[in-house]
Amino acid sequence: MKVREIVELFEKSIHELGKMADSLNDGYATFVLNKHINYSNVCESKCPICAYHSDNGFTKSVDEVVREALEAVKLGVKELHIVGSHNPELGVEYFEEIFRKISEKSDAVIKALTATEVYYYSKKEKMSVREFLSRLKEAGLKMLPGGGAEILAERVRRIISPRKASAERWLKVMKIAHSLGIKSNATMLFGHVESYRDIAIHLYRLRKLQEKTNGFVSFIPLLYHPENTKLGGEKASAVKILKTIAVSRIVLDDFKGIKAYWVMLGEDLATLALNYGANDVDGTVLGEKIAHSAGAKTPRAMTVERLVKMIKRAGKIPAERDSFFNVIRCYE
Ligand code: V47
Repeated sequence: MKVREIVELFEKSIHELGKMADSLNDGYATFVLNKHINYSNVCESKCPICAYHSDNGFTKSVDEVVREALEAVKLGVKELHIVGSHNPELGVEYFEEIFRKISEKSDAVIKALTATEVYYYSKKEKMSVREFLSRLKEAGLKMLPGGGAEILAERVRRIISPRKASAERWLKVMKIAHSLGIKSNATMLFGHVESYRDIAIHLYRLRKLQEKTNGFVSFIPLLYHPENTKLGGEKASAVKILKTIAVSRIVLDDFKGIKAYWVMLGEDLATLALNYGANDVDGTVLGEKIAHSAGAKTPRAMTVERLVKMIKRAGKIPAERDSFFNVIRCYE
């Protein structure tokens, strides 16, 4: 599939795209019991799209992060999504200690550090990305989340995240992670200054890398929230959101999951998205802060009952999954 062909998909009607995308899924929609933990919001990059960084920000101690993680595990959480910022005071040993202490006491999957964080901290430590990731894998890191991808086209990155790792570098970090046996997700932040062609380039680059490594598990189209950001702007329309999700499913047909991330879409649109190519609603997402700093009005977390209800409303069969999209339990 060429970039031009992906752009042309957006010319189809929303109904046609929805039908095409939905036919690629199997009737199930999944979720995971997860918690987000942000270790810091002190950030050198200060991206214009982000409302989370702060000059008077916080940094949690190793023990605070570990305590938060283990408390969540006690409640049944099976995936710990640990991300933060580009903090000049932190380095490899901080993360090693966190991951080691958590994995000594629990089997929860540690999904931590976006590719841009990996690039930032490895550079700061004057280590290769391979060495940095190998050390963290040894300490218990199991998977990389998909954040920091924004739009993988330099024209857009120069506007929305000018000081962050380039598109090339984001992809390179993922390639190295996959070669080390560390699976990952991929995101795309859309609904700001990008064109359909930029989205097409983003999807094309992910598809190409997946053909080489098969290391991506799921894709998360993230709806841009403009509140409290330097870039500002308006939220994208529901039609654009659903078309983008449907095109993502069609182009990334060898990604196991396409997430309807309820935190950013809201419950109603996330439910609808399950008929437009999405086959997962992410999860309970205890502790989310990044979207809520930028004006998301969704709840702070979800119960399993509510997720199951949401999926049933969409006419799909709910199933709990693990981080790698293996089904654990169906709610038929
Ligand atoms: O990397 C920043 C984005 C991401 C805004 O891998 C914004 O399973 C909307 O990566 N409006 C963090 N989005 C979220 C993320 C994620 C979420 C859920 C699941 C997974 C996964 C990953 O949020 C950042 C950035 O791309 N972001 N600012 C904003 N104003």
